[in-house]
Amino acid sequence: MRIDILCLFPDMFSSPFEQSIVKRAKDRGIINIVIHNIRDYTYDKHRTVDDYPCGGGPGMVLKPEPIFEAVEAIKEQISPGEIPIILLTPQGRLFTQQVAQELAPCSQLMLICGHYEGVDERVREYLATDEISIGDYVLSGGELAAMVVVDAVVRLVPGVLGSQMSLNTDSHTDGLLEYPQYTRPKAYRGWSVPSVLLSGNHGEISLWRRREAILRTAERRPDLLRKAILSTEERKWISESLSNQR
Ligand code: 6GU
Repeated sequence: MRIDILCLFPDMFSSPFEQSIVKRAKDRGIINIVIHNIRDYTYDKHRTVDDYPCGGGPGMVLKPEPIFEAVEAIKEQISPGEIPIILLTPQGRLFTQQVAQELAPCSQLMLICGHYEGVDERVREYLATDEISIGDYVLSGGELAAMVVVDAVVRLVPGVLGSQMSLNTDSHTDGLLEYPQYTRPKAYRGWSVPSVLLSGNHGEISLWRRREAILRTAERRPDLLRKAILSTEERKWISESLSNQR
């Protein structure tokens, strides 16, 4: 997968992409991340990327020309065909595990980081194919959002994680939060690991984990539980468990 990121602050990306899973995926040649400075696609002496909003008002707006030129220049370097051109903006669709799963099979992605008061509307309308927000809060720029998207997508690319197994039990993969995890020691400061996890009974362990995931989701994220796929027995079990607690 090749990921091109267009932004105003390329240095922000150096550390996050040089650690952990993303670094390993780069080193193994599974992903190639190319950072571009939008300012390199300006032609005036001051390398101007923004201008006053037409119609007046506060703040500045990113000009369309450098962004269009950057995207077009990058497209010349990569294999032809439709690729997602994603504008990172608080106005985009919400980024979720489902969106990460949707982007993971793509061979190429282009991410455009917005800034200031916004981006000229013509970028959304005639250049971007998608708009993504990472949550309902405002960041000063799209760079951090791009890092979040890249991290979540890259770990889903086949071959990036050691075992694909661990993906299936991740929080959110099946619409539930993950079950509680423990490692040794069996007792720490008097707090014991649940005995079922030490029983060696894999059927019992699976059942316990599934129920803990459902219970945890019900307690913390009832909004997710309503959408999750549960069996009739599980729905019955969780509604009984919740009513017994009260
Ligand atoms: Cl993608 N950009 C900015 N500037 N703020 C955000 C965001 C993106 N997602 C949530 N807040």
